[in-house]
Amino acid sequence: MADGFIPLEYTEYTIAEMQQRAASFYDDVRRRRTVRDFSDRAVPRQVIEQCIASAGTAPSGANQQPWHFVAVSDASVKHRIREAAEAEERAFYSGKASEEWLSALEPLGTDAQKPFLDTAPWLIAIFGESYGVAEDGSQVKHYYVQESVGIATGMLITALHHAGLAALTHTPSPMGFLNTVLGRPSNERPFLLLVAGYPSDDAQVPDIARKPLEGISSFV
Ligand code: IYR
Repeated sequence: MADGFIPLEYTEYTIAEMQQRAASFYDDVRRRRTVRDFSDRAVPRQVIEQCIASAGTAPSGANQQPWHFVAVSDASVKHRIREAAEAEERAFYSGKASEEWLSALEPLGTDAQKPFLDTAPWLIAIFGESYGVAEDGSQVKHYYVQESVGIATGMLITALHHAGLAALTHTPSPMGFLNTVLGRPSNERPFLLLVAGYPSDDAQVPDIARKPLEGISSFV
């Protein structure tokens, strides 16, 4: 065997099993909705840890795993994030965003108020490492950082849903305040803020639909 290689651990399923697994996975993930009304009920840290571990199995450019996840449950840190995010959102909704952008957001009913940043038990700030830092302090080039962190984030969202939690992909823009509030180094760029927890009892979601398979794919 070539040096540095090990045998693949692989489980093969029958075609029938495969069809059944593909269908039941779809049946689960199609129920995922982006939620903005969160309960303050606690969610065990261990569940969040496990979901982040799942995200960390994502493929990445040159296997550099250029991501860092900061899971925040501390109320005062969450509040500082809320204050900073709402300041950016006020600027966004009252001037920075184009009319076209605001009208695209209209069906979602969003505004500059982000109470869920206090309410939800967990905020997960996801950072992409623009470059690595070697032991001697020199910079290590990273490849496909956005793609890699995007894939890991998708896996985290799916893992949270699979565990039975609701999540929101939140993108206050710009998000540089996350480095300051969370004390992250300058080689890490905030990618997304994920809000996770139980939905509130009266949570509502916009009545919007997904494109059909024919609308998102072609087979040749
Ligand atoms: N970051 C803002 C605006 C916003 C932008 C997009 I694109 C969305 O899909 C949803 C919201 C906010 O969180 O309100």
